Amino acid sequence: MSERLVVVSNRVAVPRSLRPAPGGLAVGVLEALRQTGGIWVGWNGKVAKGTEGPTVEVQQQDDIEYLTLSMSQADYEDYYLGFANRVLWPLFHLRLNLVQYRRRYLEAYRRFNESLALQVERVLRPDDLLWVHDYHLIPVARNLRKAGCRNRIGFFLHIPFPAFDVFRAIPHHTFILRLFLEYDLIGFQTGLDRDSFLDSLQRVFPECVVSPHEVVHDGRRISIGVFPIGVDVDTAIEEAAKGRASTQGRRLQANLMDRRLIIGVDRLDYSKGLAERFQAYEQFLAHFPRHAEDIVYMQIAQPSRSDVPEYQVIRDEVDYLAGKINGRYAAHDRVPLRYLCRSFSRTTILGFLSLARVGLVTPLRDGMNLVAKEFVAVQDPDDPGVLILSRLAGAAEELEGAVKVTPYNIDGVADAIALAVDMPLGERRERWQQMMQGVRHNTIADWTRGFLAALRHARAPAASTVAAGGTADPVPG
Ligand code: ADQ
Repeated sequence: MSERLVVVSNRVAVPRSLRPAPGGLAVGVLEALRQTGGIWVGWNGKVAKGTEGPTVEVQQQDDIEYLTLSMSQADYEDYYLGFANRVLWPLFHLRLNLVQYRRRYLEAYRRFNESLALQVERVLRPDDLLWVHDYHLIPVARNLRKAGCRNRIGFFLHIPFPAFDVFRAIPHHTFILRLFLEYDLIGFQTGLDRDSFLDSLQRVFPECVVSPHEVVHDGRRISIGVFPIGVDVDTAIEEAAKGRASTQGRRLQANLMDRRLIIGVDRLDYSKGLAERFQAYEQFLAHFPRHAEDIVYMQIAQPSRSDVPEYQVIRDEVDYLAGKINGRYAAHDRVPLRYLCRSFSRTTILGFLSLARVGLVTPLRDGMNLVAKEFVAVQDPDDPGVLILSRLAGAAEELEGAVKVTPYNIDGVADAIALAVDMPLGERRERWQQMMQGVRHNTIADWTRGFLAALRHARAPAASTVAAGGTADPVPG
């Protein structure tokens, strides 16, 4: 029987769904599934009403089966909003002050992951390769091993892994760390994330034998790798051209006239540093008033996780700052900041990015940040824009030609904007060529291929470790 791929991720890009067009993860996963055929398992975005149990939906298109589950109200609140997005997300993005730990959140995290693993188990064949994505689903391998699964299972963490001193701040961090040890391959976005993970492992489980490529624990060998996610460069270029030619693209160009466009595109998330970015822009306007006439900054912020209270707070703060900036610096015929709190189609976003002189990507912490790479991919080679990039985004490890900033340094970001808007063409080209080379050499297809090749080479767990139920179940107290 030929090898099949089974992907497990929080959300699934179900065909013909009404959700916005898929981003990087979905493109990579879809391409891999098209090559091997397989199954994509995850949450369908629905929350079951009242006491209704979760429902399972199955859809088939070509060689891919989409197996999705709804979530109970309790799981939505305690697992998704709770443990995933009020504990792990802020913790892994170094925002300890935003962590809201509750014991019931961890219980729900385990519970939902058990039901998801059960669905996987039902469809799994012995030769399937399994690829689990991201912080929502760390326990999947543990649950499958308990059921005797000996398939190769890989895990990719899309977000950063924090330093041990931060990681240990949540109760049961040992439990979480141990769950990773049930995988055969663990992938990270950057070398720094990998090193932080290995350091935590070494401190919590001193018996682990750790090297940059492998961990040996309890007789099991776990491969470790760095797989920076990339973008589909050629498709992005095509889409950007369509976006520029669309009504929205043409209207933006006509309306800019001679003014240069600064652009930001993010989910409305506190990790993206929007409040600090707005403060820096305000400072730029205050220090370089001549630019108020010839610059427009457009920030697109797609509302995200709006049921999490911390996201309502950041939204209020960003709304306030946008009003303050325009109140102070707008004239009767222009606004210096266009703040659009909504999402656009991928085509439109890529078209807009290609029209900008400056891309402002200043997250306070980010696993990779695909917007930075998309911005580079769609620039006009003859007249490219400048990328201002946070040192704390994973993408900064690869994009040497960006103007690097520390996002907390409001003065520094304001100065970087001034440098970027006036940067001479020669320097813009040089910086862009350097970045484009990197973006072209590590596309989304390379990411998928690289991860799956490493997974195929990873050692499958021995029968003895799995039949015994894997390592002892570390039930948190
Ligand atoms: P995200 O935090 O969602 O992803 P990012 O990588 O920047 O962040 O964006 C994902 C995609 O969403 C991009 O393709 C982008 O174009 C699109 N997008 C962002 N804002 C949008 C908007 N307002 N409207 C429409 N589309 C928008 C997580 C991690 C990242 C990591 C990715 C992939 O947090 O660090 O790069 O996964 O691994």
